Amino acid sequence: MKLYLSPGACSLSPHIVLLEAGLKFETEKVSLADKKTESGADFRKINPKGYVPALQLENGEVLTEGPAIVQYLADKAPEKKLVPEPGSMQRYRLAEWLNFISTELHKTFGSLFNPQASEETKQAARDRMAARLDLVEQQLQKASYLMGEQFSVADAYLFTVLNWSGFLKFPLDRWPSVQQYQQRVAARPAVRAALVAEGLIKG
Ligand SMILES: N[C@@H](CCC(=O)N[C@@H](CS)C(=O)NCC(=O)O)C(=O)O
Repeated sequence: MKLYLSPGACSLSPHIVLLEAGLKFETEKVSLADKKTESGADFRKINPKGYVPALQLENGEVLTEGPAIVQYLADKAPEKKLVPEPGSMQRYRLAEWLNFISTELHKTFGSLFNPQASEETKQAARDRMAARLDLVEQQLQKASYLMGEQFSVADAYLFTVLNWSGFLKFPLDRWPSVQQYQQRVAARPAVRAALVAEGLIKG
């Protein structure tokens, strides 16, 4: 399998999951500005959507959309319990979190990277993010991870989005349980390995 990624982008989430799951994989960087891969290929030919993450499977098929990719990977290593069993109520709870992270956190926070966005638009995004983080804080006051005491793919995704807070100058001090969670997840060996591999921290 090959994961197409851009260091620090939302592709960090499946990168973490690949390492947590102990699967064999390779990675290739994509320049999001010119849609070229590290080896010079036209990324749009690999993923016509033009964005990361994209996962190329052994049979050549390409799977896109972070929440789909992380569930696919976790289902390949069921013994790691990175997702609840298919068909269980907990699996739908996981889908609930993945969708919340994708639509309420990732896209809201991601809009702050847009250099064309006005200050008014950015402030509205910050306010929305703060309201959504209040909900995450409530959950993390009750448990170590989003799904309870078991780390799941939703945590890989949430951690990835929270990791943008430094760059976006959006301090998390108002959410102490979220801050502690960020440190807890960052200390996991697979998460550290992904951060080192993407050049985000020193090895
Ligand atoms: N719906 C996609 C969104 C992925 C996405 O937002 N990727 C960003 C990086 S975090 C990207 O590649 N942006 C470049 C672009 O859209 O051209 C998913 O959930 O996987």
